[in-house]
Amino acid sequence: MTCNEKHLSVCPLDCPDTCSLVVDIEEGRVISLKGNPDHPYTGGFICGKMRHYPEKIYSPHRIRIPLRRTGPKGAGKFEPVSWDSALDEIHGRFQAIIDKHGAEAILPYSYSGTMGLIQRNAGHPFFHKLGASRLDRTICSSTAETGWEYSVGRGVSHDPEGMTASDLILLWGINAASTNLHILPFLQKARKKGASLIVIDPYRNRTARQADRHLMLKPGTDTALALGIMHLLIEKEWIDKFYIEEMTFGFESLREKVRDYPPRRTSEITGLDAKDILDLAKQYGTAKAPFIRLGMGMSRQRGGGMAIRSVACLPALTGAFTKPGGGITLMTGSYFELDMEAVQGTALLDGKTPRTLNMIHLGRILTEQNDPPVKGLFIYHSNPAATAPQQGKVIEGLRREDLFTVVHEQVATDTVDYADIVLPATTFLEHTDLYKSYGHCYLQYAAPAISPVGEAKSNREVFRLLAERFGFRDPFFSRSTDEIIEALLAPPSAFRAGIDLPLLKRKGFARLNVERAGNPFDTGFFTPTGKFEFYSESMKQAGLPPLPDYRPPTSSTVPGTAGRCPLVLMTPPAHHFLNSTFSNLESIQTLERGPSLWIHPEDAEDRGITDGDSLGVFNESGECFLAARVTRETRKGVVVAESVWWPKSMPGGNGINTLISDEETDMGGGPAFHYNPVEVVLRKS
Ligand SMILES: Nc1nc2c(c(=O)[nH]1)N[C@H]1C(S)=C(S)[C@@H](COP(=O)(O)OP(=O)(O)OC[C@H]3O[C@@H](n4cnc5c(=O)[nH]c(N)nc54)[C@H](O)[C@@H]3O)O[C@H]1N2
Ligand SMILES: Nc1nc2c(c(=O)[nH]1)N[C@H]1C(S)=C(S)[C@@H](COP(=O)(O)OP(=O)(O)OC[C@H]3O[C@@H](n4cnc5c(=O)[nH]c(N)nc54)[C@H](O)[C@@H]3O)O[C@H]1N2
Ligand SMILES: [Mo]
Repeated sequence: MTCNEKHLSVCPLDCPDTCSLVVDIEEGRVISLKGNPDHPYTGGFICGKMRHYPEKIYSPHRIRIPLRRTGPKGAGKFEPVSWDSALDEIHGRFQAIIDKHGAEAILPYSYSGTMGLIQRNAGHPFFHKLGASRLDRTICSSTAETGWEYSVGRGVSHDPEGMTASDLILLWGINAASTNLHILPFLQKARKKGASLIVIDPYRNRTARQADRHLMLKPGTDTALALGIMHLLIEKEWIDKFYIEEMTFGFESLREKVRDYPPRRTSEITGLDAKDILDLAKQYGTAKAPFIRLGMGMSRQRGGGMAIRSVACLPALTGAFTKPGGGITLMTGSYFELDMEAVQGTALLDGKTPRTLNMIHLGRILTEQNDPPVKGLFIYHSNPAATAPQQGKVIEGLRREDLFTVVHEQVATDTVDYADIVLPATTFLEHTDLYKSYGHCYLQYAAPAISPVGEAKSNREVFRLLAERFGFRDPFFSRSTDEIIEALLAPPSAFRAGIDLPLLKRKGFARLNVERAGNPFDTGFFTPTGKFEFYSESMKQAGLPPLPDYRPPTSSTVPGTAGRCPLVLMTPPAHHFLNSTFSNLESIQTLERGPSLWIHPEDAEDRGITDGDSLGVFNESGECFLAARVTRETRKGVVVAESVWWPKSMPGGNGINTLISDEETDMGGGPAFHYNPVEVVLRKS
């Protein structure tokens, strides 16, 4: 794959675009990254974030050697140690914890640093073999996926590339111009042919500014909006009766349900004009091939699973599923049909049934869990001190003197500051991996482009060495990267037919056999009835309302404080950050212009706030400090802090997740990052 000084690679970040990259290398150093022009989805361009990646590789924050803590927890004071002594210490400390408290007293914590299948899952087999507590990885997509499954069934979505043939595109709860940049060229193609773009989002983000129409609904009210649209679709007969009859389940009970959502009531709930709701329903109901790109935004609300499920009902009423260019996309990951057991090794549990702990409760787990308490924590490719809810509790837990914490990282994050042992991690340009995508249909492979910086080792290598220390002799731990990839690719799959490792090594990527504007649900849905389920018996059994059902958003505010926290805080991704990745780079910080809070002029005036003022933002969980950005680009009553800044680069040292509740959403166990009551005050100088 290397030609002259150029090398093909793949962006490992947690983003639906999973770009194919061309890496420029000079004398073993990465000079620049560019989008691969030969990749149909990447289309030769990349985001501003990844253009800055070389700065991350060689950043002064980069961890180059293993470290052992010398100062108090949180101080980030360390001394260098050798890999051998770092690994020996981890082995010794973990073994002592296991002897005294049992293996469940050890908890792995990992999430988003890399999407590469080998590195991302590298810890699973080791912790399974150990019998450690298992981590329920709910922080991002599990609410949305659960909601989707109840309506549509486990698995696939329409290929978003198909949207070029659409005449109406709805970006619903997705800030694509920041979080899914590479669908924009497909969208533009459709718009050139006359398609309209509607964005449904509580604030005027970068995507909304480009839309033909922006519907600025109240956060957490999408289910009501979907019910209101369905009311109109059915009343005005903008529906496909034949499709409903053949392919859906529960239409009659849905018809009854939506009677309660005439435009006036829907308008009261959502804060949208009744006329706008009518226009939206008409546009959707009369379009030839309406396409909905669902984002994660609405799923980060308490009723988030229900919202995803309810919006997904629209194409089932109109039959848009079948119309080339129409349809709906949440995620494409299921097309790849890989054998995840090949990387996760659940067989190594070998009859053990360790407890499972929900990652969004990390703070509670570390400060309250007692049966047994967590005494050993291994954090890799994740930065929970910045990204997990209830930051105050997370930090309180990480400060515990009796907790032995290992952090495997590339850069000196806040989480690293609390480690007992820090291990230096390779970047994607320094290790091998296989990549699927959750936003497109290309399988990709990348070999290292440069040698590891300093003494950095990959996730896989670290867990291989630890397995060796613990005397785990299962062949699982000694397989080569190629053997693992072959095993991932082993299950026969029509989508993957013709794609093998030699091809991936030669070309870097291969498109799955997915018809671009095809309907993945031609032969049915992957639900218990095999139909699209307006009514879901599984939901009923799970104690959830079986029909789309709107509940006003609530919050975890302790009784009595609701009145004191009248504003709703949303914390969607910042354009130049990838969760907390990049937030430490100076050039990127300049582009993001400091942690700020978008606040409506009327809310600002009520509090004597003017643009640029320094603000205290607080609720019962704590306080953080942000600069006021007074703007009509957010609704009255809704404040927005684009995220995630590193806590240590925030004034006062508290990050935005100080204010975020760790209460679970309605399904899937996820957090509500975009609905937290706060009050805002001018900071005294
Ligand atoms: N630049 C950038 N790109 C990223 C990331 C990043 O941090 N920065 N993160 C990556 C990751 S891990 C993920 S999971 C994805 C997430 O990316 P998206 O799928 O876009 O999800 P969010 O950004 O959480 O929210 C999208 C939009 O939903 C809106 N929203 C909030 N509440 C509601 C609601 O109740 N209803 C509606 N209709 N909209 C609502 C938010 O205001 C936001 O504009 O992005 C990935 N890409
Ligand atoms: N307030 C608020 N909080 C949020 C969100 C939000 O919208 N609002 N979004 C949430 C979402 S959607 C997600 S997915 C989570 C993500 O939260 P995290 O999992 O914490 O993801 P990142 O912040 O990107 O941090 C990943 C870290 O992994 C490191 N890393 C990268 N590659 C490797 C590797 O190969 N090996 C090792 N050992 N380390 C590596 C990077 O240097 C980086 O510091 O954040 C969530 N937190
Ligand atoms: Mo995410």
